[in-house]
Amino acid sequence: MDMNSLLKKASSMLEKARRPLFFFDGDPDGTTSFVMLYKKYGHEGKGHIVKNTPRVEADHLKHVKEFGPDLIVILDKPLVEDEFLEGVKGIKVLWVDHHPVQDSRHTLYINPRLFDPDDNRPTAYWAYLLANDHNMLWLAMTGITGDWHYIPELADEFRKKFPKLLPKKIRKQPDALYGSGIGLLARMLSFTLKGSGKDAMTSVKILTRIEDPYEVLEQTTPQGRFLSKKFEKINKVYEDHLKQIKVTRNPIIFYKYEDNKMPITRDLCNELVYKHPKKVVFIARVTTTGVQGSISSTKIVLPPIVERLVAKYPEATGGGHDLAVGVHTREIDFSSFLKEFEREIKKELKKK
Ligand SMILES: [Mn+2]
Repeated sequence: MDMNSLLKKASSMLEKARRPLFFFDGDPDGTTSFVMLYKKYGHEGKGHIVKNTPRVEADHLKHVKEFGPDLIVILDKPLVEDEFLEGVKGIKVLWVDHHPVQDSRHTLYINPRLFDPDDNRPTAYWAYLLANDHNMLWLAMTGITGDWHYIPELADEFRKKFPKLLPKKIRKQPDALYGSGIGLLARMLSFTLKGSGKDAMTSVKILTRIEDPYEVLEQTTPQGRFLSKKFEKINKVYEDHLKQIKVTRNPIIFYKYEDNKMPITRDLCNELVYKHPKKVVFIARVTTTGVQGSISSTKIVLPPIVERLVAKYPEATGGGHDLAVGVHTREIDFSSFLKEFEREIKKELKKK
């Protein structure tokens, strides 16, 4: 089946559903995908945000039992446990994603990589096509921009509608994320989705009642004001950290802070490496269970280095994408881990 036929089939599944139950990723891509489909098809349906795990798990079956859906929709989750799929046999499952292709038995699986391994346009793009409603373009653009993608034809269409939110000179990522109104909206949404699942669901519910990006950006409605306020609170903490981070001649920008609640190391890392593309950025957060770190670079491939290092320390884990990884170590091991990491990076730089 080609993509168009898959989308057609999925639309008709969504149209027929009376009680769809959505499981969606807790980032802007997964969340806007949910909001678009919920607005269009889901009024008697329900959404469940899946945070802090890449998987829809057997544990999520309790939500299925509780709600009794006639369709399950999985959005932007890279993995679904077999046990979950076994447990929902008899209920139709639609799974829309753009991460590496999985065995998707028992589901209608929509993933652009099925047709082109290099096509990883975000879930929000496919959800937008499924919703088929131009009034939701701003939601799609928020999700896509938040997921570090730029889809020229969609961006051009958006620019016509909201010229102030995407200036003409911005033609790629991550300029869009850090230099435009729609990028700001994506970052705002990302921050309002932090915290507990319950807290994040409050933001999601409010987002389903917003019709226009200016409601949030210029706080023109109570709903918009709520999200904007929630963002400001987290953003203040974020900006305070940003101000304290020193950029020196060292090829590594390193910053460590103590905090148990707010995971913003990835956000800090992304912004710093965008502003200082020649540096490797390492942001570490000390928690009661160890040190959680995010590392970014624009040219050094990080997983081989990080995997070699974590193998040397008990309980250490790490991995991710070529240019962006996460690591976790025990607190007592961290300073030695960092020293070794610096040494490895300097060695790599010498080779270049
Ligand atoms: Mn995504």
